[in-house]
Amino acid sequence: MAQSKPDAQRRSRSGDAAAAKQKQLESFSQAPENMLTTTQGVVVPDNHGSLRAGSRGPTLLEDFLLREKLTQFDHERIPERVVNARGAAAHGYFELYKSMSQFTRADFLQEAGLRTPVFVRFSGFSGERGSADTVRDLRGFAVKFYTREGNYDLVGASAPVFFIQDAIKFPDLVHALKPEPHHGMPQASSAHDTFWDFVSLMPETMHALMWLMSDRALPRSLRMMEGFGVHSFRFINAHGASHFVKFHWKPKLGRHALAWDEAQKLAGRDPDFLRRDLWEAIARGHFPEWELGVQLVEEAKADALGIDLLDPTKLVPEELVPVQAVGRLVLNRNPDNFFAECEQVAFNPAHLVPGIDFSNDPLLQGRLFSYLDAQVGRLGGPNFHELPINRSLCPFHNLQRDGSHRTGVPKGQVSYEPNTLGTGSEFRVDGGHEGFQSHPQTVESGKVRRRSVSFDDHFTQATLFWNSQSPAEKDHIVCAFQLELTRVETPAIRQRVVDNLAHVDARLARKVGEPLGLMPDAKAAAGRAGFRERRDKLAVEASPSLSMDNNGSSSLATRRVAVLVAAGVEIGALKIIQQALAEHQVICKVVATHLGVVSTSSGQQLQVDACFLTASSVLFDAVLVPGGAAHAQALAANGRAVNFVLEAYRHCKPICVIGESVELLRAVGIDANTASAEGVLIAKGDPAGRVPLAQDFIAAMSRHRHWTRSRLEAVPA
Ligand code: HDD
Repeated sequence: MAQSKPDAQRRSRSGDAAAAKQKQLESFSQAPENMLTTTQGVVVPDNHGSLRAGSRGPTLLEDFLLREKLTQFDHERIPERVVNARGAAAHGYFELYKSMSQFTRADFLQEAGLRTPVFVRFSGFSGERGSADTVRDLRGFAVKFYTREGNYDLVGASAPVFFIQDAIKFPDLVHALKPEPHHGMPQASSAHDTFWDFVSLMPETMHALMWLMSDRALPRSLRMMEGFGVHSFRFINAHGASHFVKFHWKPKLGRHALAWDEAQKLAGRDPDFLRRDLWEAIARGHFPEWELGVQLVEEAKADALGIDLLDPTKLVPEELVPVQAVGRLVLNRNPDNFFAECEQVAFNPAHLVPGIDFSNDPLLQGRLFSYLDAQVGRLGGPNFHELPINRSLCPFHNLQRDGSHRTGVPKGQVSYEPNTLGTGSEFRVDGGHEGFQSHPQTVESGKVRRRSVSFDDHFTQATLFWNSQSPAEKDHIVCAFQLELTRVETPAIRQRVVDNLAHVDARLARKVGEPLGLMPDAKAAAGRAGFRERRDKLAVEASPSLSMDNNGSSSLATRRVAVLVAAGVEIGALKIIQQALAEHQVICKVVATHLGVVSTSSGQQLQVDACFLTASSVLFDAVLVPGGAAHAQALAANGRAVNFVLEAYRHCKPICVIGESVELLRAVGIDANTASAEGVLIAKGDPAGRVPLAQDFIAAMSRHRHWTRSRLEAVPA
């Protein structure tokens, strides 16, 4: 995808916008001080003792210093978001590659090279604010663009489809997914009765369920996660012509997943794994990047697609309508304060700018009500737009007034329109063509509480998704269904899910049913209320872009390699491999039994970065074990080192062992000469083999995980 050359002048104007947002935020920021005052500015003389009647007497009510401090503390928490409660965010910019003026008059999409400041929040859909990052979930991907014509929010997700077709079912979906109301369990998990009870009775959920049970729900990093606007929106150009548009965020580092077992272990080892990864990458200067892509469909050609663009449980295969890259998103600054920015940021799909409009998608239409309503409750009133993170960069003027926590001080006598008293001359907003214009779509129909029959096909795209997965990805989907359903206690619910799956793919249903002792019954599913017979004919039978194995990038940048060492390690080959990895921006960490240093075979001191007590294999993407007889012997005799390698093997990670360290593989029962050792590299200690070895290791790492490794069940990790 070629990038248009931005001209210098526009670049500097763009730079100004990012700087302007930062300046705006900084005007509210507070640096640490070596002095304490009350919130009224009175100096606090002593922050260790409350005021009391005598040193052993009761505390006095008049102690306003104590009361103010405790009151503020008692109210530190605000209600968490009802969904997408756990999130992490960063600042950055969006840079346009090419003008989109042919399709939209949106100001930030006009001039190639223009940079618009953004704030992006990633979130888990199901878990509470303190839940673990790596749970199986479809994640939120919300982008606030501070454009010159006001804030535009693209409040999307890590899947291009949603569970339900109509917003009226959203509270039911969320109630079914969240911890069950009688005992408040389980946390951040769909593996329980109420969720599967609901979805098994609502076949429209089937396509999104396939995404949820797939590797898409276990991203290795937020920086390696695709994003989607989900709904069809409209681009409106200066002449009022409308195109349907679907938005895509394509990560520059490609799309990669964790192994399911790895994700579960990570939830204990480091519940902040994804947010830490994002924070550290930005802090290190490895700025995460995505391309914004659009699929455009002329309104007049929409019907010919054979996919109802208003149905949020359907995607448009990229093979039918290509995704064109229009710009890039770069996240280059961590927030200064988690609460002020990540918690108080308020997204809303109704935050639109001229040139972009809604479609009639009934899920989107409901969202247009829900977000503002949610923010008013969560942020304590209607004035959350005045919070620094939510402020638009361009000035806003209106006659809305008052309410809790108002900070602006509007001057003058006038808070109505039309008027003549405001500025001394007549002021009247007369419906001119400036500003936001709704697309004048003709709507003529009786009122109905009924979905379009074109929404009735609930299975064709679930089958498309299944057909598009690699064999390993299919195995993972089968395992995920099996695991979730074994946690479901009500047999009839398990049976309903397996019956429904028979309408996606007969083999999938059979495989899922096997360990549950269930045979799929497609007829039973078809006989249930809510089931629709309709199956549309799609112009493609598989869509390769839906597979993560077809991941879109072979970059190794920021992947983490654990180098296991013990005293007597031979570092000649290690140095060469480390250098080759560094050229690919791979991060190597030396792991040993203790912190400090380890003596090498040549008597040098090797600095240790982490020890086995905290550095588990799940925190790394690959393992490298250098040679050296004493070192190899010590590692092979160390249970933690052995477990480290076993676990990495089980999670299908590249493993490279040199010279005598092959002992370690033997100790864990890995036979390097079989197909079960794909991605396991062994080298003799001699110098001639080192450079090709480095290249092989890099090639193995670019595959990310070797999912095809067989006999994993035999691994006791
Ligand atoms: Fe939603 C939050 C994404 C359907 C109602 N949603 C929320 C967030 C994201 C999404 C990313 C977190 C924003 C942030 O980081 O602060 N939601 C989606 C997507 C949907 C979707 C991609 C389907 C395509 N949502 C949806 C429906 C409704 C809501 C149908 C209600 C009718 N969503 C909310 C909410 C939240 C929210 C209750 C929780 C707190 C908040 O908004 O600020 O209003």
